[in-house]
Formats: sequence, structure tokens, C-alpha cells
Amino acid sequence: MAQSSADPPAENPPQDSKSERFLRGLTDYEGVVLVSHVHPDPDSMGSMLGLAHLLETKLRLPIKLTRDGFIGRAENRAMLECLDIDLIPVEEVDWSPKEALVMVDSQPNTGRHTIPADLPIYAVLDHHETMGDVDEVPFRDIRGGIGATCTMVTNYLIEQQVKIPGRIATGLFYGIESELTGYPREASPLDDAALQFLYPHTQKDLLAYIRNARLPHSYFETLLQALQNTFIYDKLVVSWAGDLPQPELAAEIADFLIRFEEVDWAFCAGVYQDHMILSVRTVHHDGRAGTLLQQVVGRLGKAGGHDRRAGGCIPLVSSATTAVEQLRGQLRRRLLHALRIDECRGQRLVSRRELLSSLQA
Ligand SMILES: [Mn+2]
Repeated sequence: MAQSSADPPAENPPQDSKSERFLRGLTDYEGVVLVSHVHPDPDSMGSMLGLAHLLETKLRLPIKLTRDGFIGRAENRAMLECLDIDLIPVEEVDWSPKEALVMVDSQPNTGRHTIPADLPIYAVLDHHETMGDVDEVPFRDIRGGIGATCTMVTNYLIEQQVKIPGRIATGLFYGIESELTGYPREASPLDDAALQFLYPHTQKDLLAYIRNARLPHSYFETLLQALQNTFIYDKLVVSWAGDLPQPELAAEIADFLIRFEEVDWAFCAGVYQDHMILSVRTVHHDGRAGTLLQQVVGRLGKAGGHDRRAGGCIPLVSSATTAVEQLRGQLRRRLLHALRIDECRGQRLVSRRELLSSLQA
């Protein structure tokens, strides 16, 4: 019979299930702190929301949800606001050995956190293929083949027969949905089953509000700047976005450009504070974008991701225009080399003549 309510199946969770082991290891703690990667995305926030609900229901432990860095993307801010998610800045947390540290949607020492590197971590729940230092972590649930960490958390809630309120269902649903965008989809049957399970319980108006979040002026200015500095090299499109009002915009531009019918790869880079933020997308299902970007970035910074999507950042030695230009040149050469594209002059997406004539009009 089809699952028709938020009441999960009636049989008891098996003793060796992942959720059972996860909860069992937490019985000696007095509380739990949930952390994620910098600039938490919907998958991070939904996972924290879902896990907090699981822990509060099953163990009655006080839970802290945190954020590393700020949340910039309009959809993510809308999610935070309308689901009333209260995140404590990580720098304000007093780390105590009595509280278990649980990391979601990321792995330790992947360059995606600002928490002290020597903090003992009880658990890591993640779906990224980029391996972190997890040897010392007692509980690990890392499944690279899964589209979203929220899918794993949804399954913990189902296994533990925990009722999922509308607000939590909406967060988990949007967390999964936002990870499965683009074509081809990076999803497993488990992701689709979780979406199907959650959907009847989501708050549809809130979902629509998040999906259609209103955008600030700076979004359009940066987009225009990026399009004016976009170059085509064979099957690759490269966009230099300039200064980013918020770091996630590089990924949004890469998402937009990968839909360009003439290319298979999209790369966008922009400067946020003292870092160059990088984003890669490909239409190839087994494109190993994460590995490619790691190869391109090398020791200049950090990178990682999935088959079709990857992100990275490089600390800038200097913010002088010449230094940034030099880095751009280096990245472009490495990118062309990694994709086996001959070194050539890029063709502008919007020609110089068109740019000038539209300015004079
Ligand atoms: Mn994720």
C-alpha cells in the first residue's frame, strides 16, 4: 500500500540500521551541535532541521543548529526566513566535550569550514565524493551515490518512525529538490522515494515562496557583468564575474551558462572578499567535475564536488587587478589543458561590437 501519511511504517527499526547506530552512539552526550559547510545551502539546512527533529523526538537532547559564514543566496535566505530556522554562528559556539558534534553535507578538513580542525567529531553524514579526514570519526554515513544529505536524514526519520511536521518536511523536500536541479539529474531512486514521501506533507505556499525568492539589484548587475566577460573555448564556456555580492552567485551563473546549447562545460569565477570563488558544471553524467576542478586548482586552493557540479576557492595573495588577472590566466590555461582543449583565443559570448553599440544606443 502506498505511504499516505507522515506516519512511517509500523515495524521496528532493525538494530543494525544506520539511524539506530547513530542514535545509540549519542546516549552519553548532554546535547548535540550540528555543523555544515560554509555558506550552508538548502541541503545543509534541511539536514540539520531534520536531524534536530529526530534527536529532539528520540533522545530529548538540546540541539544547536549552526551556520558557518553567512547565507547569501536569495532562495536560501527565503528558506531560513519562512521555515523559521534559527542558526547560531559557529564562532559563537562554546565547544564542550559533553556535546556531540555532528557534521552534515560535508566532511572534516575539506577546506569548507572555519571550525577548529582538532575538534572531535562524533558523526559525519554526507553525500559528497570528496573525501575528508574521517578516520577518527566514530559514526560515518557517507554515500556518494545519493543526490542529497536530506535524503539520508529523511530515511533516518522513516526508520525511526518519527512523524514529520510540515515545516520539517518542507525543509527536507527543498533540500533534496535543490540538489537535483539540472540535466542529467544526479539522483538515486532513494532521492525520488524521499521526495515522494515528503511531498504530501510539505507546505506548498512556502515551497513556492522559496523557489521564487525575490532577487536584489546586485544580482542583475553581477549577471550582466559576467555575461559581458564570458568566453567560449570549443565545448567550454568561461565566465569572469568580477566582484561577487555573495559567493554563491558563481554557482548560479555556472548553472545558467551550462544551459547554453553549444557547450558541455561551464566555468564561472568571481572575487568575494579575499578569495576567488570557482564553480564548474558539465552536462556529462560521469564528468567527474569535482576531480577536474581539484586538478585545475591544485595547491592554489581547495575544490571538490560531484560528477556534474563542483566548487572551489582560492585565497588571493593580492587583490591588485594584475594579480587577479594573472590567476585568471593560470586557471584558464589549466582548465583548457584538463579538458584537452587547444590553447586558443576565447570567442566572446556577446561580441565587443554589440556591447559597444548597446551602450551608445
Ligand atoms: Mn548536499
